[in-house]
Amino acid sequence: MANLNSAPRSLRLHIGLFGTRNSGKSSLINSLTKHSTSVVSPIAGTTTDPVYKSIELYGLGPCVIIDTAGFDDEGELGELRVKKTNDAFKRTDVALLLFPLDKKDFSKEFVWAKKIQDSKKPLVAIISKADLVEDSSFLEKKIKDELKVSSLVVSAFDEKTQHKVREAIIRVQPDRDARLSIVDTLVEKDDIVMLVMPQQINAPQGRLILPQVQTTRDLLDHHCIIISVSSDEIDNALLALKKEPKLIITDSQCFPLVYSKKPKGSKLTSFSVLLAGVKGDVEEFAKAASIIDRLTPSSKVLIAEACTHAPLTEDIGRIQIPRLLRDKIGDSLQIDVVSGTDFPEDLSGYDLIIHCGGCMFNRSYMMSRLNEAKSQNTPMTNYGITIAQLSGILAMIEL
Ligand SMILES: Nc1nc2c(ncn2[C@@H]2O[C@H](COP(=O)(O)OP(=O)(O)OP(=O)(O)O)[C@@H](O)[C@H]2O)c(=O)[nH]1
Ligand SMILES: [Mg+2]
Repeated sequence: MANLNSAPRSLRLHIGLFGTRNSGKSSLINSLTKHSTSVVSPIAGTTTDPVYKSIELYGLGPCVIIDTAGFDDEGELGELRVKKTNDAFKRTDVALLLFPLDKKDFSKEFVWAKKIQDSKKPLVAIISKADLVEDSSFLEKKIKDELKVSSLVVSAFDEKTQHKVREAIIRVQPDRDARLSIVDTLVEKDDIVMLVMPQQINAPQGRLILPQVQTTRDLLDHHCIIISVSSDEIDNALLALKKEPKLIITDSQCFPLVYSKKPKGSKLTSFSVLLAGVKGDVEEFAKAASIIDRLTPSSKVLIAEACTHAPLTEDIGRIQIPRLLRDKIGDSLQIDVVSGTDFPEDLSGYDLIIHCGGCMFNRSYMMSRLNEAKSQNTPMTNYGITIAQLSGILAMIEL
């Protein structure tokens, strides 16, 4: 279970291991985590569902290691497992691909290598079970020739393996600061930042929601001065300040109210717009939101939420956005809602996808959805930007 001191999973570097059945994925994970995280056996198909293990790796910080079922699994059940492996791949930031030395035909591995390289995710090619064969240079050369990358030659039973694999991940990992900072381009040290968090709307009792917690932490790391208020205290808070806030970050649900009260010199944005920058492509989302003005009563909209929570009474995805859209376009507008991993493969019937901020998803997963939508020519935006567009203030906020 997640411990209260640990980094949220969505901010951790996701390291996925991919290979055929019996290629040594689970054994390698156990040597990386120095624990029996995954079951290992000589029976092909031991790992079935992906295993997500949160760990701290020296030099990499908080990570999630993902063990997967072999991508060569067969039969009806096998196909379902490969589907889950593909889903794990979408969440992966760095892909480790195994080429085990106890086999001769690596055609499936090379198909996966190409898929990884096409996705632009960093690839670490690993020649596994090195203790079984004296000379692996033929395979090292083939990998170099076909993929233009060097490979690591490791045995799960060698003590140096953890160090070697960790160093390889450090060399290829995406820029950490770019992944983690939410407010980087908007604030400087000593800036006053006001957070507007209407607790009466849908905050879980006794807690703040994840985007608010993550933004607060990031502002503290940037040495900003934070003043947090619920929406009915904005006037009092502004009166109490000697200087106007450099930036106001609000829950998108009170955009119009905050916009009407904000001092001229203060910039305005929302938690979900900020998260869109970290988790997706904010410019792409803003462009897609402009489609809202062109929707007609016969258009079809898909609302996708990451959580599978029970709908709240004033739920933003299920109640508020559909109401705002129908008020503008007409009651016959078709709106479908999906949650969790139920994102349709065929998006072609939709004129617009409106995704939640994705605080429970990592960037790789959100980007894979955005890329899927793009490849089917379906515009995709998110909740916060949709509300800004529907309130007519998208042009006035900081993206
Ligand atoms: N000699 C040798 N055997 C290994 C090595 N790594 C794994 N094995 C053996 O290979 C077999 C399969 O290992 P696993 O780690 O379960 O392989 P897997 O890729 O997770 O397999 P699935 O879960 O079935 O997809 C086991 O019998 C392991 O002991 C290695 O580096 N050297
Ligand atoms: Mg396994």
